[in-house]
Amino acid sequence: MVWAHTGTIPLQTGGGGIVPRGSRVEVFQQIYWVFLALGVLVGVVVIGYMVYNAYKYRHRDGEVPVEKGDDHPELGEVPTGGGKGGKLFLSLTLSAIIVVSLIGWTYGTLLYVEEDSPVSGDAEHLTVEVEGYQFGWSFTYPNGHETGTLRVPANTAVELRVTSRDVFHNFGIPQLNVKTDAVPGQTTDTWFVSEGPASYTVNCYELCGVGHSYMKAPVEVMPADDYRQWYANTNGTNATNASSSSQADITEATT
Ligand SMILES: [Cu+2]
Repeated sequence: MVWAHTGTIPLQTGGGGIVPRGSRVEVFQQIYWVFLALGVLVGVVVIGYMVYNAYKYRHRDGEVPVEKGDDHPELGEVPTGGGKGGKLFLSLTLSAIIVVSLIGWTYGTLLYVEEDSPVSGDAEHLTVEVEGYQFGWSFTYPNGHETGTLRVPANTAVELRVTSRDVFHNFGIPQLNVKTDAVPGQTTDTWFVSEGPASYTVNCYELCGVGHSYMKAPVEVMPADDYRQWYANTNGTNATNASSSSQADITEATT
């Protein structure tokens, strides 16, 4: 039985490599802090240097204005920055390094987050089929059980295979940083992990008709044991043998 060793998922949080690992919430949080820190740093340097120069070259009483001549800047003249453009070169290089590394880092991080299920290779996870319709969501479990409430075990990676029955919808759980298209005839994959126990709400993020704003569904993150018990008692509508060993269902659900 696979479930037995599904205590926690071997997800590294934070440290380790440069690219953050962990749940979507943790990854997006890290992106946020890195951008905030770099933005503040650049802002402090730029505004600080500007204020410094404004003060250094301020008007002083009794000062004679510079005559038009060698050193006086003309309108439309490109400043060399003095010292053969050294400062200009330095600031451009620094900006380029910051911007390029930020792009590379963010891209690597997003590649990880947008993977179908980063944990599918090395950990047990649950796969749920999600279908959007006017106006609601339907969740189908591996044993065929169909429900309007998304129940998942805590600390387990949940892979969602999202599609739509009619028009374009968009599946999202804001607190878990999950959002993906629900398009008829197409399946998009996304995933999330929640420490739970907790309750969330699924919303539709694609204007899809008059009932769009009512297109919600509850998400219940349950303790693993409670989930196992609940799942054992579900009857798959498509299951060939609904009364078959619940053990098999659980194993199926978690692989
Ligand atoms: Cu919708």
